[in-house]
Amino acid sequence: MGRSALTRVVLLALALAAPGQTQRGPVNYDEAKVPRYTLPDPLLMASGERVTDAKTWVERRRPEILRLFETYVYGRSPERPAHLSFELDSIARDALGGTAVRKQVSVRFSEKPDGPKMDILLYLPAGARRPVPVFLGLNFNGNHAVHADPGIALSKQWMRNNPAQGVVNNRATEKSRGSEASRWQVERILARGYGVATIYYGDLDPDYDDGFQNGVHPLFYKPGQTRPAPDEWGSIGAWAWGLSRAMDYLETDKDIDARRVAVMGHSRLGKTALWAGGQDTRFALVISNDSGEGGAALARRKFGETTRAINTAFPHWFCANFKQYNDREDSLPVDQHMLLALIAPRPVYVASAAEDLWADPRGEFLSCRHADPVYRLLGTDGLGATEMPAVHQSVQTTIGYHIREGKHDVTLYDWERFLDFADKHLRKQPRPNATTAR
Ligand code: GTR
Repeated sequence: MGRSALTRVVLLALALAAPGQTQRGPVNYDEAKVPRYTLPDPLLMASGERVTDAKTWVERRRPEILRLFETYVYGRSPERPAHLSFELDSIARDALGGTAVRKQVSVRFSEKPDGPKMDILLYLPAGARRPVPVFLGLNFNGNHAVHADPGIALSKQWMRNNPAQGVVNNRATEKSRGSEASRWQVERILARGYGVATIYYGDLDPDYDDGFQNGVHPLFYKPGQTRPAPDEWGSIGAWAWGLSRAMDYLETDKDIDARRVAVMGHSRLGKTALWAGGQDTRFALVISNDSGEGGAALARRKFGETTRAINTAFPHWFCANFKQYNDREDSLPVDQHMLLALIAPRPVYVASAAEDLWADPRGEFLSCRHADPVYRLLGTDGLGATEMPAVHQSVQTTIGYHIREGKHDVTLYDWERFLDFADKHLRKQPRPNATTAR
């Protein structure tokens, strides 16, 4: 067998052994190999007109960018459904050793009794004398995983198998209680005067590619429609939509100050938090933790995860139109700094982890930097750093940023900085104009 024939056999064997590896394309971790790129200018209208005042941004450029993200990246999501309903399933005023009030609330999206619903778990500091600000975020493993509290209802939803964390036959077991607790730091958040609201993301759409037959998508199909159109929502869109529906509930809860809700998420749920905050201006503050590709990281850098890699591994996350940009990041009409700009002038915090190169920490920082002109146009102090800060140096201007040591995760260090940021920016946050609340 000639050498090239042998090479072909080896390549074929590799392709069969790890099809995802070859289909996802090359992955670069070398800063010197980042291609030259030109970012779209957030302050330049498609018409070529330059945006020089806040009014033009709010009324024309922001909606234009929002449409681009809807059409080409995450897909368009429906409005609040007519039959949204909330039911308080339980309330305990003596939770967590008397330090917390625990509420569990069911949110139904339609009148169908067997239709999809989501369960909100809420902890509020006990004895609060006035409505409290809240961190809202989706969780990966079920509400019962964010704390070992036995009073939390065990999720009955489909979950990815993880026997070590007590998920077997795609269902949670008692063993999975508290398995995600280190990522939530409930006691710490309560001690600093904030509430926590969380929902299992699989309540909205189970995280596997089933052609959008389960989850909330089918509720909105037109007669004869069997899957979202190329510019309609994928799973990230559905998860973000769920955060807005949670906000609908929070606005009705008198124990909560709905003008001070911070939406937070890690990784795929960090992408989701950014997209929720970008669309829905009721979120007063937005936090992205290690959100990476399709989140805070600039796609054009092609460092770590790429558009091809994410669309290959997770074909259901984005809208179908986004697949056109595999290997063609330079043709995207947006980049992720413009997602941060959609949040302006509301505070946004981006957290990276030094060992999480797959998420491209530098690309996450550069998004903050390139969103800065929009934040400044709108009268804020933008990002108070031009160079990437050293590890554990938190930037706390209206665009906040840190990189901590360690891996892809949410840690106590991350939470303490988010809480500092919320202390600084949420305390007297005026109600944002609900211009595009969905
Ligand atoms: C990875 C994916 C990342 C990130 C991560 C996560 O496999 O490539 O974009 O979303 O999953 O959500 O944990």
